[in-house]
Amino acid sequence: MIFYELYLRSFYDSNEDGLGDLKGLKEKLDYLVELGVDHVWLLPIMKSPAFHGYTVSNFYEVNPVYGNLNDVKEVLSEGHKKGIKFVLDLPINHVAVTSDWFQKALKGEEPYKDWFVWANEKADLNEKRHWDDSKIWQKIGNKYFYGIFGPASPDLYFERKELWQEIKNIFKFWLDAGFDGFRLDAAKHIFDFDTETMRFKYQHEKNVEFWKEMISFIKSIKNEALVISEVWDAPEIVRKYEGIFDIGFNFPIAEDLKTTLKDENTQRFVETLNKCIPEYLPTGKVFSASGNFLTNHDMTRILSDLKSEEKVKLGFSIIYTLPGIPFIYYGEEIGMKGIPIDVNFTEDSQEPFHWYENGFGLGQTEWKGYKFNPPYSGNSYEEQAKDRNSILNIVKNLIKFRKNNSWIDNAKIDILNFDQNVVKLKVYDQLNEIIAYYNLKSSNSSFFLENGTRLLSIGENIIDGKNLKLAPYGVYVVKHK
Ligand code: ACG
Repeated sequence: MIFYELYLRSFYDSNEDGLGDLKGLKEKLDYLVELGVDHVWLLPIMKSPAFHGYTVSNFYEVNPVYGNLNDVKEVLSEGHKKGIKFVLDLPINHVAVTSDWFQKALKGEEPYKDWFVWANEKADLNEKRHWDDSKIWQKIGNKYFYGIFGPASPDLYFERKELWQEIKNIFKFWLDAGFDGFRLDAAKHIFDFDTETMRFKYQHEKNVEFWKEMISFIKSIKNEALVISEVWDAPEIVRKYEGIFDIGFNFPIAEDLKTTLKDENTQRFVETLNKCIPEYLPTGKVFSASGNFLTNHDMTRILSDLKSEEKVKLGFSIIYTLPGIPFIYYGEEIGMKGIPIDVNFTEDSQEPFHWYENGFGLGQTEWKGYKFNPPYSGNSYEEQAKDRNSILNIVKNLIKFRKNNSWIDNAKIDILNFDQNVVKLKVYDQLNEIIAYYNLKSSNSSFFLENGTRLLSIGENIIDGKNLKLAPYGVYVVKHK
């Protein structure tokens, strides 16, 4: 299973309005086939006033800038024919201020007014959320509503059981349209508020109860549907959700791996693997498969972060040789750059997919001017496709390697050895075994090479008898069994 996180607005424009759309995606499915991915995580496409789509104004309507429900059905069915499955991002923790539900609530209409949390005298109107300085109470007219993600997104109040049924109807609606599963946004936030104290407070047990019921409903409609959770937190918190979701994003590995690559520190890499991977193995404690990734739409793009194409290739090589399910964020495969202002203003890491060398042409989306990916910067599909050693061609090789070795999804790992420069890792299951060598340093490095057939070589690596001379940031993988 190889996932591609796709942002429709930035992908491919079929009607020359500058915005990517569903018909555009249909036209470009072959790009995904060429890349080799078999699963798409589609960022929200429901009606929304926001560019990112995470504030939904109607859960049963396609954002008209993207097309209509028929276009959804067509692209999904065409994709299915080409071997691609689609998982829809469904942010159900909150709605848009412009949604009917919230507008009716503002007028005091039943039941909607009770679907939101309104501040009373117990609330501290200056309370901040725990990860940054944003306030959790949002003013509208002379009232305050609870909105953990800011003034554009009133949180739904899930103590109201009828909401649970409403959410099931939404899941059913999109499964019936042909989706193969969901990425469950902000999964730890469904119950993150204590009405007794009127304070922010995660209630993981209640979240677990909620998701169990939703997932058993989803699976009762489509047994093979995939559910992926976004719980952006430390492993001990993720563990509280064990056994519920098919895949859980491994945020710790994304964060630690990037630090490791920046520091070029093998000791830290070993610690990262020990800390972040076993937790998520099928035999580990988390139980959902580890969703392995380097970046997503909330984060600084990988090339802007690591500032070296070779390190980016090494980062992807690590992701594609580790157990779990690899995810790639659109544009990373062509070396696009982007640095969001912060998690509240992320458009700079969601720039138009760069199809053409000069930045413009048929299908090119132009909803946002390029700030980080100007014309002729080398990070367009056109330029990357021509260069044998481009990030694009390396990623394609890695995907091919991974598809030929899909057993790695459920494999185990052992760190065999490491020195100042190189880490040697065994990845294995009952039938298969590979040895991977990663050079974390900017200099060549020699290592004793185990017997076996070469499966992968990234960088100008040289074999001299039993000696493997790894190129700077080079990767070499042999099949051992
Ligand atoms: C999702 C989407 C995001 C979306 C929303 C809201 C949720 O991916 O695009 O925003 O629909 C928190 C939430 C996540 C949320 C991100 C943006 N992502 O939990 O669900 O914010 C800490 C916190 C996390 C927090 C993270 C953010 O614990 O909860 O994520 O910081 O930086 C260690 C710690 C770990 C810590 C990290 C980082 O790993 O263990 O706990 O995480 O360090 O410090 C969209 C838009 C927004 C808009 C909103 C309505 O992008 O602009 O406001 O919609």
